[in-house]
Amino acid sequence: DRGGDGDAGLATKTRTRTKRPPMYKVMLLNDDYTPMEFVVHILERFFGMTHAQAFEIMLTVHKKGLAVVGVYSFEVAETKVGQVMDFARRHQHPLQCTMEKE
Ligand code: NFA
Repeated sequence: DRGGDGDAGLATKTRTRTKRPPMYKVMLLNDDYTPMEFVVHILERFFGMTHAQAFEIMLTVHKKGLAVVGVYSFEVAETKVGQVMDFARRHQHPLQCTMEKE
């Protein structure tokens, strides 16, 4: 019984929890050294953007300092951050990718 009436048998309602899982923003940070074309390539490769979309978001990061490049479940966000950080490190670029709870 989840009545909240102290089991006196009265029909009362308790709110059923229907909370959606938290979502995470994945962000790319600007720096002075990573080539623009490399950032565009990352956005196409790991975030499924077209070249035009990728170029636009890259310019936003370049001008504003950072941009949200996608919103995902914790597991997917963590995977994307790992893929970007690995790829940037392997190419010796200082590009940073982080995630933050929405
Ligand atoms: N600011 C970098 C440059 O001028 C380009 C860049 C864009 C780097 C977005 C990181 C993120 N080469």
